[in-house]
Amino acid sequence: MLIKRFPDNPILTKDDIPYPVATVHNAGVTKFDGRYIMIFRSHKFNGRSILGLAESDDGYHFKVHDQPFMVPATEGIFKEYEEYGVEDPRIVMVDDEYLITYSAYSRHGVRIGLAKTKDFKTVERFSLITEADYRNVVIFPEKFNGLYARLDRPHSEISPWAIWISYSPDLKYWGESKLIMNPLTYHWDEMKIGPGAPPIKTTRGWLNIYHGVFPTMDGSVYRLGVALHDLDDPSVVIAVGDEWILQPEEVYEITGYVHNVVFTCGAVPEEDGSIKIYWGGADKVMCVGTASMDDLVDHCLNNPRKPV
Ligand code: BMA
Repeated sequence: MLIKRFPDNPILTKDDIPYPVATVHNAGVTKFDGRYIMIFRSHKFNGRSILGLAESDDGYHFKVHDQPFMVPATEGIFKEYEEYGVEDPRIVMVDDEYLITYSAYSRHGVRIGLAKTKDFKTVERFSLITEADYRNVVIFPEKFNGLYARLDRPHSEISPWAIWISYSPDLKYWGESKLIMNPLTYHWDEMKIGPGAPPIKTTRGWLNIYHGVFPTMDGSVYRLGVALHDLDDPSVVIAVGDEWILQPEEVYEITGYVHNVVFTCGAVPEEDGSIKIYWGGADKVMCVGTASMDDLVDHCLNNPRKPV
């Protein structure tokens, strides 16, 4: 088993949230001032989503703030594009600020918002960094030749839903986009793939923990896989691990708001070479597990498949 589930999963359920919600899932997680900060998604009782905030000393036991962290904007351009909700946040620290990318839903489709914070008390919406239809944007924690880099997942009717890379000088204008990783036909991720946690630096490459979807007669199954990108040129995918690293197996992953889903938006590397991976179970609860970063890199390199 590459990922060891925390025995007391789920670590957060709707009963831990001090305001009315139906779910708590798909959270971005990072470290701030030596503590773990989690920004999680919750469905309200109208089916639309908001983001909440929780903190922890050990990465396993989280205390939830009394008020939501981000709800759909009530003014400016964001108001029009967040009308249906804000979802699936990813957090990454670049230079001295934390960047939060999230899905903004509206009658115009889904696009990605970028917000910034330095203290997780106040948050400033910076820009809508894609048009519709995009989801799953993760920004690398380092720049490449002076440019920010991100993995993203546009929707297309022609090409399978794949992972792309784009670059930006200022986080606002993005370009030099290129498809770098495809789903594989008749494989666990054949229907679509998307970036999961923001990439994590290892000595052998950037670790990209992504999700892959397989269609069945009983609906789609969401699993997690892992790929390795070149340290200097992240558009080069060195290897994609052929087999998944996590699939829905526990009751809280098999049944919930949407059944058979494990979906990650965040992972935290630790100094001892381990990594905490956080995932939403069945779009309803938050879970955590640990893995060795070396094992995940080996998983990519020992039994790889072609990225495209
Ligand atoms: C995707 C997104 C995720 C969700 C997953 C499974 O399309 O909506 O937020 O976790 O489906 O329902």
